[in-house]
Amino acid sequence: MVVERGDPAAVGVAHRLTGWLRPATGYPLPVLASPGGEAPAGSLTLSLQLDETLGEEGYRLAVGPERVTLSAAQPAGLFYAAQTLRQLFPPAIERTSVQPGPWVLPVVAIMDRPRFAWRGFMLDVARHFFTPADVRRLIDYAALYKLNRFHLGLANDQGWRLEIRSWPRLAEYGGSTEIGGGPGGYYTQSEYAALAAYAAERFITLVPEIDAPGHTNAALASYAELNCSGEAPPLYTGIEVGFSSLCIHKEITYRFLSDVIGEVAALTPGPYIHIGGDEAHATPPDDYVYFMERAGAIIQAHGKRMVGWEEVARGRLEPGTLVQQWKSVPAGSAGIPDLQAAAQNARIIASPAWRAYLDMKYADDSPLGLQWAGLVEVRDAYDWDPLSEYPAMAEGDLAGVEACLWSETLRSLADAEFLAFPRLPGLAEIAWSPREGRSWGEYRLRLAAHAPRFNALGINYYRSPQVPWPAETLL
Ligand code: TNX
Repeated sequence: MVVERGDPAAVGVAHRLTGWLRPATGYPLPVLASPGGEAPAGSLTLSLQLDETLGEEGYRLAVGPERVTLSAAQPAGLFYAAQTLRQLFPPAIERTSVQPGPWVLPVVAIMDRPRFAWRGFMLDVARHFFTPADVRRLIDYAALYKLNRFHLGLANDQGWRLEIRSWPRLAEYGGSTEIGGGPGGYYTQSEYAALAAYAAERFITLVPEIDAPGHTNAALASYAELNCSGEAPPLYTGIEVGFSSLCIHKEITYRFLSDVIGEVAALTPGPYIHIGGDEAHATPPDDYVYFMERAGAIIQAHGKRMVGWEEVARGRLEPGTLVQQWKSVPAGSAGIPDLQAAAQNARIIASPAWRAYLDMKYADDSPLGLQWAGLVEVRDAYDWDPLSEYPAMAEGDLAGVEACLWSETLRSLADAEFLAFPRLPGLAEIAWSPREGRSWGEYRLRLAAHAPRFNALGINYYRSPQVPWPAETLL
């Protein structure tokens, strides 16, 4: 493997690629810096070059009889070229022990670049805790499908999952349980920073969410002074929503928020902090707007951009805020939040629950998942376009698409895999590929052909009856 001019970021991608190819091939695959000129026959070359048609994330991949060449204008593009190359090898490439091969690639010339800049996956670690190893695995899956945002729901009614040094009881006490009463858990600051770095090495921006002013029971239980009554409620291990609220007219609420946001901002390399803002049914409407405007200013003062669930558009938004749509149905109903957001020039992240919520059941008899937004079969998750879902919006109003995995019913990584697969690859394709040329009839065949890869990766996936899975993958 040869890296032209030895650019350090490109060398990093080359090491990642060799890490994927070595276990199954058993090849040593040394990474060498080339002095320039044409690479020797039989080599695989990564090269960064000026090419304005490729943008920040586009790439070219050429497989010829003599050599393989990956090129891009930026390191992220090289990383996506490497992910595509990985998928061109036979599925056994994903196994963790040496396989017989042969390691044949099709001859191709690919030029590829994404439609949307925001291609997200959300994991709720508050309802059920996921260990750093679980999260790394899910980051790997997101990277495999060229997603570039990993949104981590760190604080909710049932748990607070990040160490905050200025308010230590949040994690120590507020993180001590989860839905069903299990032991919960939290990330130390160094574990969290390591997750952010792990994501960044895969060109994924970690987006932390601290949900407020509702969904805050874990914080309210940890510090009595955050409650209007001055009394702390007990920890909560059920699945209801909409019953908790920070105390909007106590000044300590904003000291708390600023301390928390300050620590999270310092630990987070990416530019975004998600403030939640959903389902604040226990906060009076005027108080909600007052709170959100202060929260927006606090996030901005700590140098970050606010992201919020669509409800945040009820108040005035700082420029650059991103609004994540999840429940509003378009159809021009008066005052729908996506239009309010658009009016404020906020860009939208599309996560319509009836399409993009990975925690919805596939079918009535699905063993995991919820059903409040309906059943979401594999076709429902794939066969739509973000713009036709929101006729009032133009392409430029949309930042992108995010698939959300809430964890009320999830107790393990295998459970998370079952709900994410095979819907996640379809949502990732919607975020990356142009609308033209996509069709369910063709996609279901490609998805079926992908099953041996899920098997080789050890992914626990739903064998949807809508997909013609190869017989050997059903054993
Ligand atoms: C609604 S989606 C919620 C979450 C739940 C989810 C379950 C959103 C912004 N709020 O609190 O976990 O439904 O599907």
